[in-house]
Amino acid sequence: MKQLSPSQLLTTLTDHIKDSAAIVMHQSADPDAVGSAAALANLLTLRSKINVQIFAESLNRSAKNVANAFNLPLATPQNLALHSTIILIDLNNVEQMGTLAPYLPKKDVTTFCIDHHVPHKDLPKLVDFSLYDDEICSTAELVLQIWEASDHSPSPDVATLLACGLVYDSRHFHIATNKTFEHFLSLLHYGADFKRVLNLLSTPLDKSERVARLKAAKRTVVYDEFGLLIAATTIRSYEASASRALIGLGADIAIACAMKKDEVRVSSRCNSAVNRDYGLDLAKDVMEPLGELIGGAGGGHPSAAGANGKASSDHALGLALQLLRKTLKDHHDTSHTTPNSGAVG
Ligand SMILES: [Mn+2]
Repeated sequence: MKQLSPSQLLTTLTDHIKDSAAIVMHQSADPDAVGSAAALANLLTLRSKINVQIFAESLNRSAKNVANAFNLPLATPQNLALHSTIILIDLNNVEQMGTLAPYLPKKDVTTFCIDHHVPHKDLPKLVDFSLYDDEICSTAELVLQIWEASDHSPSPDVATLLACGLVYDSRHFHIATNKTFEHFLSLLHYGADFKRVLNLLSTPLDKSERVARLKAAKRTVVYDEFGLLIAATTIRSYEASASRALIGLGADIAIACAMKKDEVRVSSRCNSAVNRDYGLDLAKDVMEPLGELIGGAGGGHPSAAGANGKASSDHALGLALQLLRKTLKDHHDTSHTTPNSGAVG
């Protein structure tokens, strides 16, 4: 795998592309993938009359907004096998391609990768040429650099597409660096429409989900223990959304249980400060053992985890709280924080 600069990538791409190229995004592609893919396709077709097709197993909700607003069609997976130039964008391994992976051509193909994620160990086997920067916030910024290495300027639409990627992946600038702002300023100079970007990236919740969140909040019991506000609730559906909402309302840890037919689904969230300060891993400490206790399975991430199984929602919630308290107590016993206990509402 040869690492290239933006201008080298553009020259190498132009040299390799015969009459077509495929741009491939990750499954549940996000606005960074979609904006980057569309902006790159636009540049490649400007430079030469080639057929560029864009592929993804699926798009997330805000990526769908972006794709619809700019009339960006996705090609059918079978067509992937027809291309001899493949450009992986915002993606660096085969697993992330999902159901597209089997259609990846194996022979007589040149593969490029434009990405900003931590490089996957198998990347050198998969890719011939790459434009890589894992310190940059978004792939869109790499595509901006490719545009700037060409003799064309991005149109206002292309700048808006790239801004969608930059704004989405920088979490609306929450994790932006000085470079992110510099790149964003360039996009504004090219005519990016920030209001349109914000509109495209906002995905309002369905009414049913909002009703579920409000009902969950109404039924919530809040415990003030170990210096933490723990919110627990039962709900009919949208348990993950409900536990996220409870964190938004101010809980440090939230657990929401929902009954689906005869299965209970438990979802939990916590602030990352709780992971750091209390050594809590919701997946390992709470949801994995809970899954076993209720004859199902559990897992997830340290700050977002869930479990399914056979139990009443009250029983599952009780068990989840027991496991949580045990972990917090173990941590407390090995440190010197003063606990405050009791239900507050
Ligand atoms: Mn990205």
